[in-house]
Amino acid sequence: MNARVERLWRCRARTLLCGRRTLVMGILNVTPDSFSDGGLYLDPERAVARGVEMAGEGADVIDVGGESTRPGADPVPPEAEQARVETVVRELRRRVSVPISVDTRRAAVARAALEAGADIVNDVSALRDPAMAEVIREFGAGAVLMHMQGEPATMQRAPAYSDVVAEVADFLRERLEAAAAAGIGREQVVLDPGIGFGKTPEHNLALLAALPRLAALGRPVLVGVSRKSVVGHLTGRPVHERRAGSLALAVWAVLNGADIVRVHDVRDSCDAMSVADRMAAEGLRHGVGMD
Ligand code: PMM
Repeated sequence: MNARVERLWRCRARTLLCGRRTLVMGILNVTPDSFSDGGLYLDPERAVARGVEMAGEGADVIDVGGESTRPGADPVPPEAEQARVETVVRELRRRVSVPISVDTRRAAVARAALEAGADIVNDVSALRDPAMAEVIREFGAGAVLMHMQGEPATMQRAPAYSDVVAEVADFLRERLEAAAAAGIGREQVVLDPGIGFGKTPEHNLALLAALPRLAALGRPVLVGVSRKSVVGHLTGRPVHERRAGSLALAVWAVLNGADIVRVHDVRDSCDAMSVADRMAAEGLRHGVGMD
């Protein structure tokens, strides 16, 4: 366990404190084809109801996505993605006070979601759309910048790195600098190694083991392992039987440097994080677990 560093995350009018306790980002996929919850929340009313439920369960952020980025997923037409996200964000904004993020790679979708009341842009392509940085800057939005090798349609075909940890760390450092050059404050940015995005199980495990090296970039680290194939690799379980494995891996990630976890199972994750955070603090109080 490393001593945690407290850092602010500025997201429009809101400021989140990272590093004192783990923040839980609840996943709300308004898609027909996401790998574990595809089709469940395509109906906007059901999506909003699930968002309200997650806020009640203790989610610190609700992450609304309108395009599946699972391996092999086909891209969604921009209008369809925007329509899915916009309605849900607008209605959720009326119903919950927690920050809302939009999981999108498209500047136009990000803009529509921010106009509908979102606070954060979760961009799995880390500003690959040149207009994205401008939208985030203009709104003063929070930004999650994630590493991905290739594109969702093909990224799992043959992911290859000579040193996955160094390459992901270099990429995130460079993206943080690019964001700053585009006028996005460092305090707006959170970094994410992109578990499962163009990575073999061994790549994912190496990155999770090396989280302190990503935390050393000076910004909070977000990790998404919920129900992913890396959990299946470790447990041998299919997608819908990965809850316990996901919780265990998320706990391990926060004890090893993650500040925010992106999860499907909000209630159980909040419980697990309360336990992990308290025990980590006890460890530090008793002088064990320090570097
Ligand atoms: N994983 C998925 C989608 N979006 N965003 C971030 N920042 N990090 C992730 O690990 C991530 C993401 C894929 O999972 P899902 O289909 O369950 O949403």
